[in-house]
Amino acid sequence: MLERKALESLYEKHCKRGFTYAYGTAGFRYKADVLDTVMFTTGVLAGLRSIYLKGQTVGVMITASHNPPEDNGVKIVDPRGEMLEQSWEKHATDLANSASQSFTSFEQKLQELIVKLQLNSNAHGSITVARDSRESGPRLLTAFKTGTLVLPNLLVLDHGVLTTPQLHFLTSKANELPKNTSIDEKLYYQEFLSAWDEIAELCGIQSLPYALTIDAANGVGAPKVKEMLSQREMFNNTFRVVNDDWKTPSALNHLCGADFVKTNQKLPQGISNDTRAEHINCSFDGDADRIVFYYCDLQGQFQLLDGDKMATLFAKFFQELTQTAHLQDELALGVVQTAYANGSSTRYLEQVLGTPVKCTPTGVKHLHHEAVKFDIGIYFEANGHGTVVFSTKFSQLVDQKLADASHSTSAHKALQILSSFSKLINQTVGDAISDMLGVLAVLSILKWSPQKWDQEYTDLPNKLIKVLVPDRTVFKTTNAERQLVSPVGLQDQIDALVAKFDTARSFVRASGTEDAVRVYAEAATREQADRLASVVGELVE
Ligand code: 16G
Ligand code: ZN
Repeated sequence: MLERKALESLYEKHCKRGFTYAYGTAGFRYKADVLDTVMFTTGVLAGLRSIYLKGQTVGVMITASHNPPEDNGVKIVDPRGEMLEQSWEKHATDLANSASQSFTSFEQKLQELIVKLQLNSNAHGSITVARDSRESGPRLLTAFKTGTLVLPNLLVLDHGVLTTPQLHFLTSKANELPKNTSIDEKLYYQEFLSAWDEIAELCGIQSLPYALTIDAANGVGAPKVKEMLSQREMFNNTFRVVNDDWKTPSALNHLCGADFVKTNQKLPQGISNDTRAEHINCSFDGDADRIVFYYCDLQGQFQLLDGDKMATLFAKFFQELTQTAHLQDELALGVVQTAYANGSSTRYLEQVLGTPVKCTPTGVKHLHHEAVKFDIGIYFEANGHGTVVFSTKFSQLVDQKLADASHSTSAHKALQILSSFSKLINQTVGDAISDMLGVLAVLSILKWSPQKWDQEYTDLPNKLIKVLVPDRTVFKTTNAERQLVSPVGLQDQIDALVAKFDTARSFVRASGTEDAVRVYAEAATREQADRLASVVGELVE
């Protein structure tokens, strides 16, 4: 490691004192002007993580997703493209807070970590980094890169501006492919487009089934999805990207994007009421790791097709394919949701499809962890964050059956489709672009309109509100955030209120990304859902 003077001079370049950081649900996320210190320490920590993992490449993404333009954030990605191992979140927080105190405490904490984790700070490490389109990105990247200089033998590959899922994907590729392969976003486009080509060929898809409008939240998804779709003739003239002004930082997520559409349950700016049946819209969030779909019905009413609708679509589709392939008894298929999943979607999955459903706390890492226990694990948060993961047993069985020619033509085709879908879906993390292609492929194969997709079940009216409280940390939950254990007695009061409404449910949890408490309510009618949210909100205040 560097000698003290040099270390101190790097530290002094970027670190300010006084702020307290915490590695939350999606890494560190704050107003951009307080992030320099934590960017610097994340440079150091990502280096330590790579050294700890014997030089494997670790990813770093600088983004604040759907947050407003003045925010930013950073998260660390483990070598297979998954979220940072949980025990290291504490190291990341501790190192950031030590730097926020003084140089001496930073130096001590760093030494302590090196000893505790038995690291050779001069060993080789490798980091791959990208950022979204935010104005503060380049400045924070510089602070991050300065942090990586603390460890002398780190190789840093800067990918510039990427979507979050592209960074996850390239991190996993950096560890999978031979050392001298050039790792860039072309690999991403090739991988997913060739899977799309396979499915299109197998299922005779020649063009998109209907016109598609993509709201890219004025973020990095805009140039990336254009770059990708323009590589295939069949997409030409059937898609358009609106809110694609990713070069104007103040426009990011403003009146558009997946979070705006889901929260307000209305069209984003730039998309008008188009009642033509043969039209579908979707919105990405600012870093293109979530997506929601929607359409306008014949009355011009906005209709949302959110994460729950995607989970149920994939569940039905994969269930039918595994049955046709005679694999339903060998492959465990399941869906993972959070407390936010609409009650109707859970009932549809359990009672109509007969699919096992698991519920976990909010945050992709929790859902992902549970989903990998299935052979086909489908996980989506209602907000559109999710993907499908396929087990090793799945790949082995499908390959083995494909090699064995004794089954029927329809079973063979189902096996081929299953295999191609496992390549079309970005299994490392929820990915707006890959999920979009997955959904479009399913709809094309089933020949379903957005209306038909929507009719599988009807959402219960629901309402999500945000309540500002003096101290959100007193709100502690159990049972996958569905019940409060603290403040004591509050859950009983909520239950008593819920009992007064029809088919109702309500829960309260502290946000992991904002200083607020969230109240969710659903009930048989719109009035009841709104009323329930408001009375529970008053209880919490
Ligand atoms: C983070 C999570 C997202 C979750 C949201 C909840 C990841 C990558 N992102 O953005 O999945 O829905 O937090 O926010 O896990 P909240 O705790 O403020 O409600
Ligand atoms: Zn995001």
